[in-house]
Amino acid sequence: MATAIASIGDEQAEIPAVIAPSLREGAEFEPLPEATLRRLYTYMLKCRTVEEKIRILFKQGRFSGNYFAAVGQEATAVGTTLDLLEKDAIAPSHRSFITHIMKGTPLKLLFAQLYGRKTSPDQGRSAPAHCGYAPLNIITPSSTIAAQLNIGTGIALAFKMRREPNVVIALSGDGSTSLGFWHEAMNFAGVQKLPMVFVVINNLYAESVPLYLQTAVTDISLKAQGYGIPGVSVDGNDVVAVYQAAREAIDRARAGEGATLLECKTYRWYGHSEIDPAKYRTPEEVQEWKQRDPIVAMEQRLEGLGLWNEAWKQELIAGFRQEIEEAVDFAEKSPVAEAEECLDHVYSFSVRERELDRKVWSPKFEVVRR
Ligand SMILES: Cc1ncc(C[n+]2csc(CCOP(=O)(O)OP(=O)(O)O)c2C)c(N)n1
Ligand SMILES: [Mg+2]
Repeated sequence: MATAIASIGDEQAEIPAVIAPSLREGAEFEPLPEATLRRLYTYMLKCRTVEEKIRILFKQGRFSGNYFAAVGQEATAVGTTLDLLEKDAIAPSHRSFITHIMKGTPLKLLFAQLYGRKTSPDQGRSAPAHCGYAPLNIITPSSTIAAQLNIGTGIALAFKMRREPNVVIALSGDGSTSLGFWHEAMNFAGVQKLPMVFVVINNLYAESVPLYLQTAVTDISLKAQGYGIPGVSVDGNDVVAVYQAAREAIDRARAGEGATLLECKTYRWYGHSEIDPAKYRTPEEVQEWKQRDPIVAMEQRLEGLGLWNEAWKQELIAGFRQEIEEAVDFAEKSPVAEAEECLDHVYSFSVRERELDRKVWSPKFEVVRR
């Protein structure tokens, strides 16, 4: 990939090529069982099928708000969460909606969330891509980027204090690593040897800001050194590499050996969100990364092992589409939350005060229906 010229103010400097070599290149791992390879592929395909449908629904105006697609980055979410146990926790970023699919949050609840319906995990309260799912220990992504890591750190501390052998997968983006929260979480996890894996999904941009204007290092994993934990960089478009590195980090965490920073280098195919045309990137750059599609790469790998053919892929997609249609139908038929209910589950009012408030404020509520 060609080098570019960075410019901040009057200064111009040559910046390094965006793809740094993976620190794990040449690392030796046991070959994965066929079933694991197939599952990695199947989940990536499911995540993409779901997100491409979500993008269509948004463009059709079937739900509003916004959505942050991880299309092109599927290997990162899939490879790091495939083997999680029920009690393990996920602290997702705004772009990690698909980790719900991995952990098993029912698709119909996820679509109810997109549509802001009462049947969604947060009963129609927050943004379309911002929901947790308490039964599976998935916390709500923070709108303040990186802050989900601090909540995740607290959960990891609780696991450790209770001597429960669970781990926390905490996901953030490259831009998030410039936030104080990110460093506080890493520092605390390092000091306390918490059972965590910090997954940094480095897609080279934070909204329109390219990596080289965000940080002076090309391998974000190097930042782990400042906190006394191992840092690893992998090709985030190689789901097997991501899975192997994540499994090693998860095993360390579960064994009480502390946290790891796992950087996955990848690329988002579309804009920051569905309302971003992403004109700050060249078509050539996007095209180059699309040619490194993690799903196609896995298809080629599986085909070489005699484990993939087009008919199987189409069969899988047909099954996913059926499940998605049922989820969309459930969401569209679900009721929206009542305006008065927005005062439920808040800390600041006693029940009596809340009742009083309802009397005073209810007539003034405007119900905005998505
Ligand atoms: C503290 C804070 N600053 C800015 C924003 C606005 N914002 C939301 S997402 C985002 C980009 C995050 O980039 P990155 O961490 O690389 O994640 P990506 O979107 O690439 O997955 C920004 C700047 C915010 N939500 N919170
Ligand atoms: Mg980013």
